[in-house]
Amino acid sequence: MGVDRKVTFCRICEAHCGMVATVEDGAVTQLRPDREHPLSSGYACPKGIAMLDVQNDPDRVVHPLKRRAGGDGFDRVSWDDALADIGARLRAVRDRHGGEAIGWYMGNPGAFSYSHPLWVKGFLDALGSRHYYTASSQDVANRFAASALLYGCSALLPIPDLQRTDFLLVVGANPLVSHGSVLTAPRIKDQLHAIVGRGGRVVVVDPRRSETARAFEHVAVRPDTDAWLLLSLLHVIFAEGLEDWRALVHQTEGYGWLRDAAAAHPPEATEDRTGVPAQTVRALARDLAAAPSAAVYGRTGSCLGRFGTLVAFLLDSLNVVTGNLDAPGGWVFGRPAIALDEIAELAGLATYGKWRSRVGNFPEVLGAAPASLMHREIREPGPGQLRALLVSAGNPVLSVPDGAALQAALGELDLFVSLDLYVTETNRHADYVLPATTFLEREDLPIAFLGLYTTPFVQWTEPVVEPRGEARDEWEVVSALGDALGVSPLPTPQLRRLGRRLGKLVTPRRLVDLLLRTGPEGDWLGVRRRGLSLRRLRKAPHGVVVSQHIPTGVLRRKVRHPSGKVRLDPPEIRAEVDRLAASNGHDPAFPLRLIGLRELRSHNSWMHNAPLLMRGGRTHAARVNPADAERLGLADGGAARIVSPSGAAEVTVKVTDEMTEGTVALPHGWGHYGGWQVANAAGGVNSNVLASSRAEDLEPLAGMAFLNGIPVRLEAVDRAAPVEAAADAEPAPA
Ligand SMILES: Nc1nc2c(c(=O)[nH]1)N[C@H]1C(S)=C(S)[C@@H](COP(=O)(O)OP(=O)(O)OC[C@H]3O[C@@H](n4cnc5c(=O)[nH]c(N)nc54)[C@H](O)[C@@H]3O)O[C@H]1N2
Ligand SMILES: Nc1nc2c(c(=O)[nH]1)N[C@H]1C(S)=C(S)[C@@H](COP(=O)(O)OP(=O)(O)OC[C@H]3O[C@@H](n4cnc5c(=O)[nH]c(N)nc54)[C@H](O)[C@@H]3O)O[C@H]1N2
Ligand code: SF4
Ligand SMILES: [Mo]
Repeated sequence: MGVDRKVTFCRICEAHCGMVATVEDGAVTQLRPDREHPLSSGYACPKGIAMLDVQNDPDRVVHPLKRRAGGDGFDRVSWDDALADIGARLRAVRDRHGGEAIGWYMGNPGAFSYSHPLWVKGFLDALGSRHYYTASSQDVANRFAASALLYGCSALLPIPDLQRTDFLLVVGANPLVSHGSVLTAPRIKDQLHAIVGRGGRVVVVDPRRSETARAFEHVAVRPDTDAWLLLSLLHVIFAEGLEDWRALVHQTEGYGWLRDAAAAHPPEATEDRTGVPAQTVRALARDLAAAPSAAVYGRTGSCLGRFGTLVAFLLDSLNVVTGNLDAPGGWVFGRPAIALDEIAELAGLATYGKWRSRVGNFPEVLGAAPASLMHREIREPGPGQLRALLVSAGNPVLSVPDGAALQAALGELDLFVSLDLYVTETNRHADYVLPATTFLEREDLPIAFLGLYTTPFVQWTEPVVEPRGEARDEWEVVSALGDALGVSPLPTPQLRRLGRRLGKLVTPRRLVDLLLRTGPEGDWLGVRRRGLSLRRLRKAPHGVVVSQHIPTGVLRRKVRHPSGKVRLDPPEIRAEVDRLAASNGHDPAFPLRLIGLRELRSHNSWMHNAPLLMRGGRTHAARVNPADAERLGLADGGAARIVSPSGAAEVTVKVTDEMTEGTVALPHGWGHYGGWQVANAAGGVNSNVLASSRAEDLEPLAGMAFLNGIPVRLEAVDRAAPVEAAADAEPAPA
């Protein structure tokens, strides 16, 4: 068979770096960065290279597994037997409880496949089920909700114009480690340095002196107080007459309310809460307003507090008020070759609050409900109770608040099926674990990210290798389940109707080709000779730069409110400002605040089995400020117990002055006890036992989990006994 080099791209994180895979005798033997990729030009991070370890992992699930009757462990079964049994059991659930009793949780890697999410959502919609859960309610649903309120479209996601901006204000993101999120910008570190290089500034608001904060300017803030800080920035801008009047008049409605709301929060009144001195806030507001162009960007640090939708709304408001919305170097709308926001709108999928969750009464966001409430949806009887769950590309027992409650509830389902690469903490008791392909084994086009590229770009890849063992693409499994239930899983109602007639003719590949060809850069089915099509992309394996810059002046086309203007006074947000003003800070029993932390060589919960990333005896540790450590008698490398109102966990302490006093950081995605041996041996704890799954603790407008700023206390522990639980034992519920 010989040696082959295949051009592809990484789909672990949103940067989508170009990669070249060496394939020998049908197996990938090396991954290296693609020097000819127009954007990543020879860069890949350690995770991208280490995907080789996942691809070839001896612990990977490569055959369908069925849980052994009455006990632990799995037996290998054939796909035919697995699908026949799953189909029959799904039919039984539907006959008894209706299609609405069947649900799906799709985790983060699902978003990196162009076919997987479309087919899953179509399947549930065809069944009439609302039990659609994703990682978004732990990640970004607040951003979608804010877009619905501001722009009238939950699928519309503005991004910073990195290439041209003079001032980037980063609120709660660490792009030097995360490589950028809700924006796709390979080599983002270079892009940020380029801002400073051309005389601009990058200012990072973060409770931790993160890798990004250290490289640029740092404003230390207390966790979960960004709403106060942003209101004070707006206060200064309005009070000092620094707002862009033309922008407010032409682009917005309701700014009077925003100005009045900000008036109540001068920086002198919020500095005690935020920890940011009033003088710093005033200077920052003036500089932001005075910059020739500026973009205010927030990510998970701004999403996972108690006021995430309000914070996202205020971030965008700052962009509008300073005249930077839809302006070069500002806060802009990308130029996707397939305009998913417009298609979702047309297909009726760009929803927000169209219905509310059965448990907790939360508004749906893009068709999904809060994953934190899955355990209650399983356990609480009544019409619409969740009886059968499929989980694909997700590990919610580690990633969602209160994993212990979820794990217990999963055991009560009539049917629990997982599609994954591994036996994980979540699926170790599933009825079936079905082997999924890795991204190296499937064709793809980054359809969900095309509008987020800061340089408009599109790339297609064929599979690099055949699937290992019997692994299958998720969409094919969904299709088979659709057949078993007599429903079409095609992504929109229109297509589903067609699907009945066209049957198997509608494949993801044909669909994406059609969308590309009829899209803004398309060949319009032959009318435009240089336009895009799959054929054309296949001839450009390193991808195609669609335009050098993001075009601006598109706001009218993007905004869906009847007025065509950005709405700055939605009633939902007004209520949130009132709730903020009434919120109390301090429970003396929990004086510290817990936040998360992402590490360069971890990726959520799923790359801790890659030996390349775990070299050097990496361990899981909570970062604690020296003053806190001293006061509490904690030693570097020693043990401590973190106690929150929801749970407790014993951790190793790392004392570091990168933490602001009063804040503790603990990475999520550790504490393994699945089928991954290297990961299990690495120890650590599930940080989300400390998070609350109570409906009262979720953010009301988007059902977001409260994961950053959790009130905690730290207690010193005398480490006589080993901290790490035995490798494959399940930790006792906290
Ligand atoms: N190496 C690596 N890269 C990743 C991932 C990974 O696990 N590892 N995960 C990927 C995923 S799924 C995502 S969503 C993205 C996330 O991308 P980012 O959001 O850029 O990544 P984080 O490192 O979580 O950055 C959040 C920052 O917010 C800070 N923060 C915490 N609480 C607060 C707060 O209340 N206010 C403010 N202002 N800041 C706060 C944290 O200290 C942290 O520095 O990263 C992606 N990339
Ligand atoms: N405390 C705290 N909790 C958090 C966060 C935080 O910052 N703090 N961040 C949240 C965020 S932003 C996110 S995105 C979530 C992530 O939460 P999840 O998406 O629930 O979990 P992951 O750890 O990403 O697990 C992904 C699973 O998919 C599998 N997998 C990988 N690739 C594929 C594939 O191509 N196909 C299939 N079928 N399976 C695949 C992996 O083996 C793994 O089991 O965690 C959230 N949880
Ligand atoms: S930064 Fe790393 S993980 Fe992200 S796409 Fe690039 S190589 Fe993959
Ligand atoms: Mo995420």
